[in-house]
Amino acid sequence: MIKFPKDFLWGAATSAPQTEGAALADGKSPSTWDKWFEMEPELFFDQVGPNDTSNVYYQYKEDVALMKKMDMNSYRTSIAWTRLLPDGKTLNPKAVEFYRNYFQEMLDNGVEPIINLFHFDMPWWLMEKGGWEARESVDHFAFYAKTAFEQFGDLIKTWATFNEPLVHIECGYMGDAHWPKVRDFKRAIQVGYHTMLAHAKAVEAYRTNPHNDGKIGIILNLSPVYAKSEEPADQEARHKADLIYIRSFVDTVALGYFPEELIEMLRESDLLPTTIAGDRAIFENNIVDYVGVNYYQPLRVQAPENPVFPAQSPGAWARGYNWPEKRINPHRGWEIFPEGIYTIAMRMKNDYGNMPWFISENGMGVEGEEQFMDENGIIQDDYRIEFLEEHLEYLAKAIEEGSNCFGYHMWTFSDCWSWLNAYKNRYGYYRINRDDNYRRSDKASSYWMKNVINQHGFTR
Ligand code: BGP
Repeated sequence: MIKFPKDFLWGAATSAPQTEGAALADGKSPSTWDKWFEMEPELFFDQVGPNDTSNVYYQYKEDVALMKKMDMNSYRTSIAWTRLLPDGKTLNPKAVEFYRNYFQEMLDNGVEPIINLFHFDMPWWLMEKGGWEARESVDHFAFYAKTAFEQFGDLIKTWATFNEPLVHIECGYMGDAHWPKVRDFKRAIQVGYHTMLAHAKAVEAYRTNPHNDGKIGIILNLSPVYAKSEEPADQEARHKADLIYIRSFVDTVALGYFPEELIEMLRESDLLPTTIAGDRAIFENNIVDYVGVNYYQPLRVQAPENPVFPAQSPGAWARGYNWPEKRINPHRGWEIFPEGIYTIAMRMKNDYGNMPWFISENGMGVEGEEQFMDENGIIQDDYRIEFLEEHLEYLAKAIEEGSNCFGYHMWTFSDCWSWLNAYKNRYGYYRINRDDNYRRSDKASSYWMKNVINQHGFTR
């Protein structure tokens, strides 16, 4: 039997912009996603935008009833900054009412709400001032965080500041999957710096109010880095990629500052961000209580070909490598490598003082799941059950070896809107039937997981 601790957190994760809908209802102001969809709807799969997600703003009770049906004890979503403080300053009473009702509904049904503050949804009014490139965003975010703690701190005991800061940096400033879709490494570094500072300031805001008696952390997407070979050049590439993609985030939040070696690399390429005296102490004094780890796939690297400095992208230090033994999820194109969860788990134990952490996302997106619906209307998602079994087995092994992991949240609960991919890839334990008033229906994985939760493990 593959065993998990009795008090383990079992649940699922999602976010406000991917589920709530009601994008401009009851006083909410637009985020970059709302505006971007208005400007270029053709970029979004099937032209489904953020106003038309899973209707959770109106149907949250149905989801909570299903959480209870599965015996989940926890659930992560986020607050929409643009709903709580539409202009950044004025509290929206309708938002307070909605979130209090939603969180209370979970609590009444034995589900602990774990609440994140930022899930890629930058307010449009702030983006117009420069978004995370502008230093003022840091203080606006700290004010928003403080407001959220004051309004919901009695209900919420586990907070996260950001979800996957790497993603809005990479996709928005070194790619075109997030607004403002520019490609500029130096600007990306500045965005990253301000994001991490905003995170530390939110932790500070939490700790300076004695009424706040819960814990606060951050959700990071961590892809363990594997090198093509044992050759020194490939190993060096692995080390550098690890500095950029893992340590620049985990060291900063868990140890209190960016790794010196990373700072040196950036200095040599004239990429250092603008900072202010005193920033360093903010990082040092505000390390997290826990880290949420989103694990989807590893990063495989080799030495760069003809590196050019100053660096125009992280490719100057390491380039991708196509591992021939790769198992791929054909729908999303991501590698499936369950062992990676173990690598990351042991890293949290060995390099970060056995920091408490949990799997805050892990899951499998599949296109065309309706083809697996049986005569009772249940999606027979055996592939997802197998994915869960494989990953949980490695997670259990790491826990047995002393990694301080306190939970597992699958991405996601009921199918949600995936940014530019909208409803192309479905990830949930429950299907959302969007053409039938957003009706929720079962997938076999929800029954499988309910058993795991009740037995604190499973047999393979
Ligand atoms: C993570 C995000 C989620 C979610 C998930 C699945 O990076 O935190 O918001 O979307 O990935 O990815 P995708 O929706 O791109 O398939």
